[in-house]
Amino acid sequence: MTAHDDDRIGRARVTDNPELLAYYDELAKLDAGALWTVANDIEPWYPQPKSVPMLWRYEQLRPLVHKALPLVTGDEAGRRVVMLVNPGRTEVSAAVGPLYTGLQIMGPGESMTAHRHTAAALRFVHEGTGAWTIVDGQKLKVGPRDFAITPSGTWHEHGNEADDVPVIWQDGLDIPLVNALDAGFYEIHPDLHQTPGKVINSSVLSYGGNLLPSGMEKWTRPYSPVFGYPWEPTYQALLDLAKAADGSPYDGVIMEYANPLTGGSAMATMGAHMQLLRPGQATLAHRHTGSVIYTAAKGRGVSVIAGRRFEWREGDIFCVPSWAWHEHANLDQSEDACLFSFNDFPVMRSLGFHREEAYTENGGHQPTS
Ligand code: 1HN
Repeated sequence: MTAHDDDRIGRARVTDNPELLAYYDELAKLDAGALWTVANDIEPWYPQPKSVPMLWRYEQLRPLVHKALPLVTGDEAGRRVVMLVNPGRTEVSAAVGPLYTGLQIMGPGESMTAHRHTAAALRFVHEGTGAWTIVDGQKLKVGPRDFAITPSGTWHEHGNEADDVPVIWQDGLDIPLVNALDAGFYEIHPDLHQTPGKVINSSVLSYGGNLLPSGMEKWTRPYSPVFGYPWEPTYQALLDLAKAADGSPYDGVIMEYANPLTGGSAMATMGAHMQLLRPGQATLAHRHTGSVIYTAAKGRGVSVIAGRRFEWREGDIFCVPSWAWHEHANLDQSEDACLFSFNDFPVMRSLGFHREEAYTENGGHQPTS
């Protein structure tokens, strides 16, 4: 990229003069403009995200999330959520690129009404034992470190059936993407609530042990038939993969929450992973198109993102903007560390925008300031 320079042949390099400025004014009056005044900005040599690398500390956010509990009811607020806002993307409420995230708190015994929208959603549970969600009539119970999906257009409502402790879970949505495309619809359930099927966790129960259910109605929807991915089997899968393979030089032992019918991402616009970093493991740096929001699920470590160090521990949330160099390390020498993450990779791949590059200088690690 250093070989490139804005004033070389083939790039816009027109110098302002009074005649040109007058001409631009004339164009502006007709709601028109001269492309060469913006060409280099709207067609950069490589992605220039407005999003900046960020880390939100759970320890700092948690008391403020709790503070919202008596301030607004879930129903008044619709959902009681503290959202994480990237300083470069405040106008679209994005945490990074086209992705939104927030921490939702539900008090003991509380429940929310049902709605549906174009934006797809996912949940990653931080704390609390009583969380449930009903997605398209299926009731699912989720606990700490469980992952669940609310695909685009599905009715959903949730609550906390514990009688003692609140639930805090993290929502991830593709709202900024849907809004950038002007494609968003939103509806309240006509009865305010769904009538769930009798069997709890039915989708999880239907797809166990690497087997697919036979003799049932064919699943034809563009998202995973499995709505919940509990932590225990996820962690076991990582421990098992760690025995069988070295993993990725950039991500350690990493697995995707897959649609078991396609092997692809669980939803059409957002993918999600859980990765394990072995004790003391430091990955190599790489970069790719696509934005990622990480949540430290277990242990403690450090990620270097665009040359900046971000130390994390359980519950912390950080982001990697598109095309930013990043690498991760487990700072504990005896315990493994796990990172949950979600991304917009399915969009990048389906549009043919996926690109990836290894960091080759300096032994594969970024210098940090
Ligand atoms: C939503 O529907 C939920 O259902 C949470 O819990 C956060 C943020 C923006 C738009 C819809 C939920 C949301 C949301």
